[in-house]
Amino acid sequence: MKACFMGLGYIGLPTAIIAAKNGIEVTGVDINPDVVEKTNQGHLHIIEPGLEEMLQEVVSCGALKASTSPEVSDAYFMVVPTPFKGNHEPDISYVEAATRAVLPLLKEGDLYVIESTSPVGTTEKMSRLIFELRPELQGKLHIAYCPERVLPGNVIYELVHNDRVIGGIDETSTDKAIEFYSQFVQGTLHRTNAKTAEMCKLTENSSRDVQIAFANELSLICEKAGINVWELISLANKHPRVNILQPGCGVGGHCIAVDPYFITADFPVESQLIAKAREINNYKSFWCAEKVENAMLRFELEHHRRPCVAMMGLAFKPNIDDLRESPAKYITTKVMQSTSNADILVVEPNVKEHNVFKLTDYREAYDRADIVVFLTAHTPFKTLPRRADKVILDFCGIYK
Ligand code: SAJ
Repeated sequence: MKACFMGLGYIGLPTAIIAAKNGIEVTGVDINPDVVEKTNQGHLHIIEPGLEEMLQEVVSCGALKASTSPEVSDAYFMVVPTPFKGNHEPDISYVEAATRAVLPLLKEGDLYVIESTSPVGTTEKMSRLIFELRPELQGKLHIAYCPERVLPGNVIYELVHNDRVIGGIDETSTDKAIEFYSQFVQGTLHRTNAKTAEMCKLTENSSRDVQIAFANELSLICEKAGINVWELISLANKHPRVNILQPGCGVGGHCIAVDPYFITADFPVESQLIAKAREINNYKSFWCAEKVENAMLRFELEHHRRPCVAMMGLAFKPNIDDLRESPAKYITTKVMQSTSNADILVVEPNVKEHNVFKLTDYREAYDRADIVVFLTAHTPFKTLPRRADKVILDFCGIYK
């Protein structure tokens, strides 16, 4: 069995590696030649615990080979980004480009699967494109949508053990896709149609976004009411049917902060709650930035000098190096822009250097700062003693 994975990012690369480990002959395709070269040398271009060893194994035995162009295979997987445009409209141009790249290679009996998070109807749209350009293949291809749901940092385990939802454009497509994934997925493979599978992915991340918005809204209410939100949530969660998530400095990453827009763009009238949750989570970052700016002004008024401020964490969530759509990065940038010439120390222990921010060691920043702003709950920050001589703004519950 030969498979071709279009896109060697945070999902495509680990999936290609696991497939190769399970006896499938894999070509991993990426438009970035550096990614291809690194992968072929057995080096990861992403951070994922335990994955580099597996990559080296599959590369050295020839089970996985990376390339900038696809090769004739039995199955093709579109695992490319689906960002959104300025107006929050989903951009499926990468899925379309990847589809066009494999189009000339498709033959009777092949499997074509989209894994990329996509607006409802994308699989049908891509099938129409395929059959328009290769009409002789009508009814002879198996086409399905199968979203991933792994958590960065725990990808190897979750790729194998999570249940998956698989929706074909017809029953035999679903059968074929299930047959493929059952080679390495131990979780249950749930069958449905393509549209439902697409909506299921968007629903999962929107549901989490709405739940986090609830926690963030509580944090705003508690701040006004003089209540410790962390204690409140922990007490409310003692109820057997209540499970509130944690507030933070906003919602980041390339999934939860993005996917709900794929629903609101297509169903603007119906998706009131989903749209409001996005607004609340975005507002929370703005609110945090204002809190920092106000604390700086207060400090200056009281001490007649400008404070030194440590912005602790740039990543979008704890213990990762991923800064995409990061609220911490947004807040740091906003504070730096609105308080030019202020002494601001930027900390991100999981990144060696950054082309915009000069990074400072977290212990040094904590020692030097008058105001310490915890943005991302990285584990090392939790070892820092709470010092009474510092103004501490703990937006992510370091000291909860
Ligand atoms: N966050 C909070 N409070 C919480 C939990 C998370 O503020 O209680 C914030 C995080 O700090 C982060 C953001 O939410 O900024 C998203 O983090 P996350 O850990 O909830 O999720 P992701 O984006 O890393 O991964 C999500 C997962 N989806 C769900 O949990 C429904 C993952 O399973 C998906 O595979 C992934 O999106 C994806 O690729 O779609």
